[in-house]
Amino acid sequence: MNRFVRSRDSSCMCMFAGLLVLLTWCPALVTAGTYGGGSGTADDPFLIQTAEQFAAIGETPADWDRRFKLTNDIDLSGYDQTNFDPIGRWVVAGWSENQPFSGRFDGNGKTIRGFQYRDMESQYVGLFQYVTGQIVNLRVAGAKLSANGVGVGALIGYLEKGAVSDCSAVQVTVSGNEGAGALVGVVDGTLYASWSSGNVSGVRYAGGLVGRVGGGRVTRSYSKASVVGREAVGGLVGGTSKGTSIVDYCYAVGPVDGDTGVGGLIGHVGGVVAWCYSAGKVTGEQSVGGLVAHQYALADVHSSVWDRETSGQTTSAGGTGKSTAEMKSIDTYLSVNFDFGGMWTICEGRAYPILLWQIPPGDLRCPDGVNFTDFVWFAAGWRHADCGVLNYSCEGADLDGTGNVDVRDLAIFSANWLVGVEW
Ligand SMILES: [Ca+2]
Ligand SMILES: [Ca+2]
Repeated sequence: MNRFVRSRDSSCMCMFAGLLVLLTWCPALVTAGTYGGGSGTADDPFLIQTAEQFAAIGETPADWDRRFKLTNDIDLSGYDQTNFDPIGRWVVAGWSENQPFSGRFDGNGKTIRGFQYRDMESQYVGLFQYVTGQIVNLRVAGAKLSANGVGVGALIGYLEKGAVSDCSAVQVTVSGNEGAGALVGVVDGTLYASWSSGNVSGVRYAGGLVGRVGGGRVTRSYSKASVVGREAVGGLVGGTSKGTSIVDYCYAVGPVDGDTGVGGLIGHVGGVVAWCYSAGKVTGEQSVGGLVAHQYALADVHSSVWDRETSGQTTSAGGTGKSTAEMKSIDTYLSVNFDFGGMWTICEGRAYPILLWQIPPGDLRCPDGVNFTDFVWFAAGWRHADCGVLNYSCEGADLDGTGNVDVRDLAIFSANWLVGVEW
């Protein structure tokens, strides 16, 4: 492990200072120079501009209660298990030297690419190993992780408490043992408005987004990942193990394959599941369900549906089976009180519902995603200067809310061209 070697800014002036000054000031200068600026506070977070600066966080446990903000997309392909220390440290339960990341990491909508990490010995493996703080607005793309202990996810191995929001694991490959998920291995905290795609494989508790949910909550989230496992395998979550867990306002559309306890959304359910649906193909040997495979004694699965046709499953330990046509009709969801005012939207007859937060700027009309249909409506509002509530902000074309439709709106529209389009 190259734990004590890190790059530093060349601005350290220690060479020109006396010995006393060096001893007194250099530690402070080095700490500040490790990152791209900032002081680690809420008002002035440490700025992370490069892969080297990101890697420095894992090497600096003293900063794990501080605030960080990512200012650029970064590429971690120069790092792997030989020279990258995950952020937060967990060795075994109850060990006094376990130390979580308890601060806040703001991904600022940026992407971390190229992370590859293989650790067949540790519990909890991810960019962040052990978290009790907050991670927001961060995308992890193309990561490849292999682990054999409990808990592996591209972003986090173990979210003990605290929250993850507006994060994604995109086209990641996660391979683990117990508790493998594309984004987070084990969740006892809160995960919301997050999503995943790619491939997850595990033995027990393998899920498209999260491997296992203990006492925590997964909400307003979805997964497109394909999942393969042996026991407790689900398109969104492998299993929820406690009565206090909640999974709500969620969906999974990726294929799920396992031996026993295989569900389109969740394999084994111990807590509440509500206002969710699943539509991926589900295959398994025994205890297989379209939405969920098995409910423990305290479980409560309600107001949820699955696609009987695409899943290939006519039964489920919870939820109601529907035809594909029914799954693309708002009536199906209204009948179980899905919230289409504040939570969901649907292109009636064309697609399954999606979460409102998924709609990209410029997606003015159905079908989902920003395509030529939206461009026609955008063009209809072009150069109008009377945008307001009466004309729906010029049919939605006033994307920045300035009251007129000009090149700045076109720039936003162009930047989102084809975002959210299903191929
Ligand atoms: Ca559209
Ligand atoms: Ca405008």
